Amino acid sequence: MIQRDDSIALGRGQRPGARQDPRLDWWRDAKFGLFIHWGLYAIPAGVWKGTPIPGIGEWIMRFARIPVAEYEKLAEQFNPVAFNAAEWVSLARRAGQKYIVITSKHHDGFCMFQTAQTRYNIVDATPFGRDPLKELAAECQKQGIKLGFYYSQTQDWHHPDGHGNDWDFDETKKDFDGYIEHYVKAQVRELLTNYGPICLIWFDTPMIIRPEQSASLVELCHTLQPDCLVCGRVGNELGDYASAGDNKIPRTAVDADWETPATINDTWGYKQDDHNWKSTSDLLHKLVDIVSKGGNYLLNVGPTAEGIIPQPSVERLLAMGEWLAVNGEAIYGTRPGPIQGVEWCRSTARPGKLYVHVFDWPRGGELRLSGVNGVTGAYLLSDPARTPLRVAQSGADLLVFGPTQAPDPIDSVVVLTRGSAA
Ligand code: FHN
Repeated sequence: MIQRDDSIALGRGQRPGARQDPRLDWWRDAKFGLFIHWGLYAIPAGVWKGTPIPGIGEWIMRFARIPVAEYEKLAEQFNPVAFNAAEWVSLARRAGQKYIVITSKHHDGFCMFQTAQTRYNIVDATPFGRDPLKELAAECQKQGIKLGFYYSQTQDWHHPDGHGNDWDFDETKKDFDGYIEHYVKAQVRELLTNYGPICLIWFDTPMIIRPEQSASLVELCHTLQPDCLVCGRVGNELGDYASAGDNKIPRTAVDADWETPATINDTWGYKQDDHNWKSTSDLLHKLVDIVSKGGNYLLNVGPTAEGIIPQPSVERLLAMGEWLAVNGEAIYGTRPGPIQGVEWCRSTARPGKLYVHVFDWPRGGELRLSGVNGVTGAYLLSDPARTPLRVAQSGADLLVFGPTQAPDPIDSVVVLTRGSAA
């Protein structure tokens, strides 16, 4: 059953049944994106003055209450010479991801792009002196991947008028309105003017932003680039699509445009001590689970201060890409299938075809499916010969007779044809 779910705050543009706006068509079909959290926090990587700081790595400035004057010195050391835009984009492509969203400015306020609004940016304040967002934009164009920018609009712990730093600045004396009007808007304008077509702006942690401010950011984005989507975390129930909570997957299918942002270990920004990598099987099951409920999976990597995506992340992404190379038809461009709420499988669908994703292959290979009608045939998606599998009706249930062993240890996809589809 498709319904609303309380783990997703649906905004005005994301009412159940909406799913109409053609600007989101590519995004609805894409399903899988690469999130990249990269900034100065990759240097301390979770450890400040020899003390491990608990929590997500990109929050180290706040968790350790690091004064601006100390934190900003990190910029002098930031020299990620191993950064290679072509490799990052190629990784996303080989992982089967259709879009990349990278932090242009996170809560620490450091700008990972060239901006005229502050010298606290990667081109002007670091020995690196290059604009990685420019390089990524060029590579994304070349390799056919869409590029979006994360931008922390409310929290900025470096800007005296941004929200969230109460250890350097007096919150009661801040000119937050001026910060939004003159700083944030000017930067959003730069991001949507200087980097070619940008598929989306991923605002975050709206907190104190007022409805008219969220609305004016949405309007600014749409004016500068009408096709640029705005993530629902712009605040005040605005934006083009909804965001589930971090790492949150709704219990049931949700009939709205929504996305789950998720970590591959337990942090977004790189932490040297976080080795709690999710398994490939877990990640693929999450992808399939999300897609079967109508959402997108935005899976994060946290590159090091040298500009390297940690090897465990690379391995997992490539393994997901291998599975998708065989089974992508059951993911991209699909919609939630009719089999919902079953522990051992998930379902996705497109006109004429229903994909049964079997996580736990039944002993003997006999699949018993409820709530499926009009099936004309069955085969394994991984079988290039499309050898028909025997199907039979058993009361209201459909029986599909597959091989005795699971064809895929993670997710074996059985295609059920319906109507006239091949
Ligand atoms: O505070 C941020 C966090 O650092 C990270 O960027 C995540 C990604 O969804 N968003 C915020 C918390 O929800």
